[in-house]
Amino acid sequence: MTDRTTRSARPGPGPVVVVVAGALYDQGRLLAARRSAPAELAGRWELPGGKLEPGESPEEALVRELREELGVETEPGERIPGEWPLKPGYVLRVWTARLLSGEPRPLEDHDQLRWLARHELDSVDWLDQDRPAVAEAARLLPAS
Ligand code: 9L3
Ligand code: MG
Repeated sequence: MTDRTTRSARPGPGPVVVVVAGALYDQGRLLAARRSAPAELAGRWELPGGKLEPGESPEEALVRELREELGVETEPGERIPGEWPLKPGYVLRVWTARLLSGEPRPLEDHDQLRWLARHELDSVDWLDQDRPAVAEAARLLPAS
């Protein structure tokens, strides 16, 4: 465990690690990614993304993470209102993102991707921590 994680895991105010995730939309569907690691999260679905690195803005981190994990170039849009707790000391924040180029592929940390229309959102087993974020992201999808 890194110092940063240990520090953040202490109760009370202190630095929190921000995890950014992308709500990628295409043709009225939202991209869901199935995690392949770590073991305790493998098989569960999430909005793709990851931890901010030092000196990065959330938008920069999002663009980097989506490039690394999915092999696509994206443009961040609006922040989806809300902030959701992950493990102690970590919070999840979500931005919408627009595909600029490439077709998402599960290059890193995922083994499957699916584009889901609104009526299909319950068809995958989302990480508990992503469910409220997905509910917010779903509001931007057309009725289906
Ligand atoms: N996490 C949860 N939901 C998400 C993302 C992108 C990440 N949508 C959790 C899983 C890990 C931590 O945040 O515990 C760091 O994520 P990553 O860097 O392993 O993707
Ligand atoms: Mg990740």
